[in-house]
Amino acid sequence: MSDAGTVNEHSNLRPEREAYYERMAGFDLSPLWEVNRRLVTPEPVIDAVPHLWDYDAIRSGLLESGDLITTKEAQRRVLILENPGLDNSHRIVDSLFAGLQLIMPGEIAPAHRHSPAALRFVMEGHGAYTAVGGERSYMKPGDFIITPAWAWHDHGHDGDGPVVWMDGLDIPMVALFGPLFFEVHAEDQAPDTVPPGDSQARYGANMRPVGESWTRLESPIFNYPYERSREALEQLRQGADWDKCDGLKMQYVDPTTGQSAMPTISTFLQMLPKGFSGETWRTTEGVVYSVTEGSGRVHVTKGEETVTMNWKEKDIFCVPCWMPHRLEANEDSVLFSYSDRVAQQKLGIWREIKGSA
Ligand code: GTQ
Repeated sequence: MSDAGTVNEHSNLRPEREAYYERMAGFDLSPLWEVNRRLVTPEPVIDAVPHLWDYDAIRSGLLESGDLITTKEAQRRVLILENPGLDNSHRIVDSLFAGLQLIMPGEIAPAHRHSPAALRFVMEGHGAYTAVGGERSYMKPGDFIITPAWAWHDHGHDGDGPVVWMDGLDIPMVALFGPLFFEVHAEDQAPDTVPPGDSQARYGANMRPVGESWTRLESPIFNYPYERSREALEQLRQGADWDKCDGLKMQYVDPTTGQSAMPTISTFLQMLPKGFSGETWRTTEGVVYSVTEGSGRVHVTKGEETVTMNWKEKDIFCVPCWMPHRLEANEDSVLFSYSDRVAQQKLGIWREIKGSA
């Protein structure tokens, strides 16, 4: 109980206090004054480390899983990205899960639903679809797709060759609060109730149906095609009002609110021009980056140590809470990222410092 640096350390009442603590422990009580500085630290104390997964190095291992287990057996054929500082707790940063999911031609990842929400960011391949809430959406590299909390979803593949996407889920957040629920659908595929493209037509054309209201917490658009997001970045670069830390960074939004497309996870797409050398940014959100185009470096400082990670197309890297980092690009580059920013903002705990403050 009496750790170095606690108020108890130098007291001549120490034996009495220790005896008291022991008695109180018998009532499941403990003295705040002994643990305060570890409980509420002056600055974040983070076990997660900055880390990069080299896609070229892990791709063949991921494809190997296709010969070892079917989607039917696995439900989801996913390799989890484990943060090396978080003891195999299935987290890439404190509050977020990341995985790489593989689906082969003709396979179906059977329908289920769960209370955690998911995002997909397509890494490679064509012809796979995800069906969300009765609507199929075909996935292309760079597409960002939402699976809302508790929505039925299954994945399938009508094309050729492997399809891989990155899964981002808020499982650790939901687990912290407790309400993890999971249910398997009676059928492999939930019924198609709306034609593909329905949600895009309703809410993705800068219009909305008259007389229809949207009250759910996530965006009614569940597929944000890369083609359109990329085009927006290309157009905006003409204006060249680059942010000194982020380059040109856009957030995916729910068109009915202008707020984060998902209620618990913020999602972004950013462009860094060739030769970009960003200023340092530090934020309380844990961030997962997926490199869509280009190559470059990120320098991340954890405590006394700064690590440099070289990234290229399809690599995934994470920057945990409050670690100063800066981005550099060798060539025109595009990064997708997701973080717990929106959740922290809703709780009133999000902060950032941009530039060398
Ligand atoms: O595709 O439904 O990476 O349920 C982890 C849990 C993916 C999915 C994951 C899941 C899914």
